[in-house]
Amino acid sequence: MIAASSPPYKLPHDFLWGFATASFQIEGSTQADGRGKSIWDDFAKQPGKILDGRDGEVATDSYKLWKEDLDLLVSYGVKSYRFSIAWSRIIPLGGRNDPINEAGIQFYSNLIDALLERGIIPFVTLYHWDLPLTLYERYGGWLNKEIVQDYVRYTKVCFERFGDRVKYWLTMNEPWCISVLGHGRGVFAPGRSSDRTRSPEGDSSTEPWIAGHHVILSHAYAVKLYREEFQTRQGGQIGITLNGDWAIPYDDSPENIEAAQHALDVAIGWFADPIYLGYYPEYMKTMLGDRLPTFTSEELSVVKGSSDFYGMNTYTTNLCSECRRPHLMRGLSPYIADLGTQAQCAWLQDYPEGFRDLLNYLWKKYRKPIYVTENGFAVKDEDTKPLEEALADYDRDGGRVDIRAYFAWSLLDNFEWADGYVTRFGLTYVDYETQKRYPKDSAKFVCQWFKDHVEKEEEPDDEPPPATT
Ligand code: PNW
Repeated sequence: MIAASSPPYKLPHDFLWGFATASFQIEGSTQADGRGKSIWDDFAKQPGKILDGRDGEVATDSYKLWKEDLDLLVSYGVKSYRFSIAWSRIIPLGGRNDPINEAGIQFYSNLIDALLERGIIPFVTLYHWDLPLTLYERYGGWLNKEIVQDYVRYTKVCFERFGDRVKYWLTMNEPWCISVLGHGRGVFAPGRSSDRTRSPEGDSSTEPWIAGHHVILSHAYAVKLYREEFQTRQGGQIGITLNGDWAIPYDDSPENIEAAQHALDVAIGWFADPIYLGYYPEYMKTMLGDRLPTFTSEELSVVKGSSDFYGMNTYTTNLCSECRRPHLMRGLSPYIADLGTQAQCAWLQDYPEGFRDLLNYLWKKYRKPIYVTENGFAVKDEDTKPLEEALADYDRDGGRVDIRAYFAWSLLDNFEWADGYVTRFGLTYVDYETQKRYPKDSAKFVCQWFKDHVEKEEEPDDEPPPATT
């Protein structure tokens, strides 16, 4: 717990801060060294899916230029780096009986060693959306419970091969995006959408809830495995990271206050309530009836308490009103946010108070140490204002919430999913013609902020320790 003091609050010396990336968004080299195809390889090549019509074949070329990325991290002086492992580099076909690809293991092993040699703590995401394509072709990927065993075997290989050096694991990045954007609206891979969800009779979707359910189970059984076979020996932390944006009612009317709470229940509670509290939110059960899958009591005992910390990704705040809410896919994002500076992408506006309110809400409700694993802003031109505001806001309240990490999204501009290379979240600008990286003022700002706010490690005493007899 961070001791309450007067602002500016000092963060403890072991506070983790740095930048985040994800394999598919930066690596490129999709055919190198035996990598198997992922659902994003395939999706990005379908016409009309990506804003600029480009794919992930090159991205920021980080599979080749990873040492340059490390140089950047060193120049920024970060404590930690969050990156993800591509499942299809480790097990190209993905399944529990499919062969392991040593070349893929070697790549991440080298990266981890090189980080540690530079004094940077690796913070590793096991799944950041690049599902091996074969698993989707075999049985529908996240829509089939088969995935649980395949995912657990993949994570076992990672714990075995990297767990001696990796002490922070994230099982999944943003289940809401996997479920809703991938299996409800179809704007992300594997691009499943149902027109029924747009029908005037209301939302009759089933797939997002099924996919989400299997993501929760896969996460939970991987954590069970880690705790039983690795955690004592390796001494790491494991958890999940959820996206979730703060929600505020449009006005004080009871309907709108309720609308804001429902938005939080669906965006966050859908995953956080089972994982931290042991049940799905009441509102979701009422809204979905038998379309919401149920856990057996044995599964529930594995799901409940299956995260050592709260991994929080947050970007914006949604202004919620019952009347503005479309009658379908209730609670699934269509709120209009008109609260602050508009980012380069439609869903993001700058509202720093929301960051603070969300931190407080999560801490009160789930009582787990919070690791902010993503926070950022997409701008065309250099503009550090939103980040400055979000971090400055911490000064007002930081002492009250147990927050232990902050990763800015992202180390560098990269493949921004359906937005292609148009939307730039990087704190380092990338010239995609030359792949040259240009540090932005915002990166320097973030680094300086943490250098000013994190307590210095105590200098070891010059005195030799007293002799023991
Ligand atoms: C996150 N939304 O995605 C991801 O973890 C990153 O890979 C991504 O680059 C980053 O945020 C910026 O987009 C999100 O529509 C994508 O609410 C979309 C939404 C939220 C998060």
